[in-house]
Amino acid sequence: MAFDFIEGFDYYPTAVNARGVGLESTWIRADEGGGGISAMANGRFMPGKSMHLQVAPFQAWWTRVVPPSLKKVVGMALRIETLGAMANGVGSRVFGLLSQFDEDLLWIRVNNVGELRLQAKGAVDMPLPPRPILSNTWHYIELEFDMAANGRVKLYIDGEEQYEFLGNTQLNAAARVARLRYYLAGRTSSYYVDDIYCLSDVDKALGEVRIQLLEATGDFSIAFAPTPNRANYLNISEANADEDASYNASNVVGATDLFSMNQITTVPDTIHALSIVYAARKEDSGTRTVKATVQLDGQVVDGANRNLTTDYIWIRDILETGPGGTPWTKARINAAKIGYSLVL
Ligand SMILES: [Ca+2]
Ligand SMILES: [Ca+2]
Repeated sequence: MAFDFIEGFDYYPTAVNARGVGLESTWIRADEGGGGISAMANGRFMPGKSMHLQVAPFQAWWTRVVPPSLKKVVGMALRIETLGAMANGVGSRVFGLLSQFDEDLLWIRVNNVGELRLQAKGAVDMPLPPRPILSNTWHYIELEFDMAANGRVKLYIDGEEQYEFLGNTQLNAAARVARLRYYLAGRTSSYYVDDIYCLSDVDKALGEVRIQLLEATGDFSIAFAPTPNRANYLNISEANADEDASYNASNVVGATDLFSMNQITTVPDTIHALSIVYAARKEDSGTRTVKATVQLDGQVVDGANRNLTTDYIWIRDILETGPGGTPWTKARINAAKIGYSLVL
C-alpha cells in the first residue's frame, strides 16, 4: 500500500491555504470567472473542518496532482446540499480522475434524484443500479480504478459494494491516473468534501476512513530554543502557522523536540497511517536538513530528510507503520511522542 495523500482539512485555517498556499502540491482551484468558490465549514465529525465548494456563477473545478499510476484507490466523504439543483438524467459531474495530460478518465455524476453514475473516458456511461444519494447527508464513496485493456472500476458507497465494471478502461497507452478533480456540479449545487484518501498501485479500498487532527499539548523532551521563551509546544501547536512570530530554533545537529499530543477520540481502532505536518525554514547559508520523528516504547521512526530554504516550507510525511514496522493502533498513537529533529 502506498498513500498518495490523506486529507481531513482540519489543519487549514482558511480555504486559501487548502487551495495551494500552505502545503506543497495541494488543491488547485480553477474557474472561468474568478472569485472565491470554496470555504472551510463544519467537518463530517466535530471538531474538525470540511471544504465547502460553493455555487459560483461560472464553471469551476478543484484539482489535486497525485503521483502518476495505472491503479488508484480513492475514498471521500461527500455531502451534496441540494440534490434538486443537480442536472436531470445522467446528472452533473462531481468528481473525476484525469491523466497527466488532463484527459478525462472517469467521472462520478449525480442526478437530481440522487442517482450516482460512472462515466469512463468522459463518454461511456456505466449505468449503476439506482442507489440514492440523500440531500445534505454525508456519504462515503470509494473507487478502485485499474486502467488497462483488462481493467476494472469498482464503486463502494457507505462501505457497500455497489458496482464493478470489468473491461477496457484504458484511454491510451501513455495515460496514467495523475489528477483528482472536483467539479462544481453544473454551477447549481454546492457540496462539502472531507476525509479524502488516495492510494497508488493497490487493488483494495480501505473502507470508510475518518481523519482526526492531533495537536501538541505538552513538551515531552526539548532541545530547540523557544521564541518567545515559553513552552515549546505552544510555539508549534497552532492551526495557522505564524512563521517568525513564534517558533523553536536550533543549530545543533541531532537536536530533537518531542511532544505529547491530544488523544484520538473519534477514530476507530484501525489506524491506516499517521500523517505529520509541519512548517520550517533555515536562517544560515549552509545546508540545513530536518526530519519528523516519532518515539514510542523506546523506538523511533522518522519521516524523510527535508532540505530547508530561507522561506518557510510546509512538509508532510505519511507513516504507514510505527516504530519497528509495527501497525498503528489507537493506543499506540495515543502513547507516541511526536516531533522533529535537526539532521544537518
Ligand atoms: Ca475534517
Ligand atoms: Ca508558531
